[in-house]
Amino acid sequence: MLKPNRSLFSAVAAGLLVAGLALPTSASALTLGFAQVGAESEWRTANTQSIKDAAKAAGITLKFSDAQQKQENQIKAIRSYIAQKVDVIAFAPVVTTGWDTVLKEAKTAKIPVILTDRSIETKDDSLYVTMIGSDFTEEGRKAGKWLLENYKGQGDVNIVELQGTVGSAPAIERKKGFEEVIKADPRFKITRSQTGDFTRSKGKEVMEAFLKTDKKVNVLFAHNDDMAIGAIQAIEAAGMKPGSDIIIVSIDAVKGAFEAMMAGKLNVSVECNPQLGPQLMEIVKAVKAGTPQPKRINTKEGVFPMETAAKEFPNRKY
Ligand code: GZL
Repeated sequence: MLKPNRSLFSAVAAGLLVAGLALPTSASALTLGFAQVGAESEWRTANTQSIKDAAKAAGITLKFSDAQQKQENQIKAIRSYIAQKVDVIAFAPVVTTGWDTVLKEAKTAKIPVILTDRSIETKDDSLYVTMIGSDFTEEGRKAGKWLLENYKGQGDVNIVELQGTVGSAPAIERKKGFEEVIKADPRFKITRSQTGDFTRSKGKEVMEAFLKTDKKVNVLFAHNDDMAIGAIQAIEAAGMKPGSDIIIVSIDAVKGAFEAMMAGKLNVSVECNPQLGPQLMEIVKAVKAGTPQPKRINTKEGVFPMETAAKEFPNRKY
C-alpha cells in the first residue's frame, strides 16, 4: 500500500495558503455544541429533531445536551463545550437573565454563541452573534386579536391564563402582546393567571385549581398547546365542554393542537415554528466563515383556527 506523501501534501497546502486559497474548511470539520432547554413539550421535541436532522444534513458534528428546564444545567453544558473547544455554541435560554458570566467565558475562549428560540436580557450584546426565533409578542397579539374578532358571547368575558415558564421570553412576551390587544375592549378581563411551565401535567393541575374557585370562566388563554391539552382534560373532568363552554386560545400549532381542534375542543392555535434547524446550521457555517449576521432573525408564522384544522393537518410537519 502506498504511504501518504506528507511532504507533497504540505507543499500543496502551503501553495494554496500562499495563493490566498485557504484549505476548504468543510462543514464536516465544524463542531457545534447545543444546550437545549429540555423535552417539556411537543414543540421542544420537534425543535430538537429539527436541530439534530439539520446538523446531520449539513455535515456538522453536534454535541447535544438536555437541561431538563434548569438554567444551571444549561450553564454547565455551555462550560463543557468551552472546555471541549467546540467551533460554535448555540442554546435556547430557558430564562432571560443570568447568562453574562458564562457568555463572557465563551467570548474569552473566542467561541461564537448563537441564541435560538428564546432571547436574553444583557447589557453587552457582543456576548452573542445573533438570535434566531419567533416574535413572541406578536404571537400574543395574534391570540388576542383572534379572541376579540371571534368571541361570540355577550357581557363580561372572564379569561384565565396559563403562563409558560416563569421568567422565560415566550411567557413574558406572549402575555405582553395578548394584554396589549385585549385592553381595547373592557369586557375582556384576565381574572386568574398562573404558570403551567409549558407542560401538559402542570397545565391540567392549574386548570383544575382555577375551575374549583372560578365559577364563571369564559376563556382560557394558554401560552402553549401542551398546557391547553392538559387543561382540556381538567375542563372535561369538571363536566364542561372545552371549545364551547370555555373558549380556548393557544400557541405553537403542534399536531396535538390540530387533533384537539378537529375534535372541537380547542378553538385556535397561533403557530410558533420549531423547525429552526436548517437556518441554524446555515448561520453556524456563516459565523465560522466570518460573515456578519443581523442581531435578530425572525421566523415566519401563521394562525390556525378550528375551522381550518382538518384541511391543514396533512401539511403539518411537527
Ligand atoms: C417557543 C418555545 C416554547 C414553546 C413551548 O419558542 O420556547 O417553549 O411555545 C416550549 O411549547 O416549551
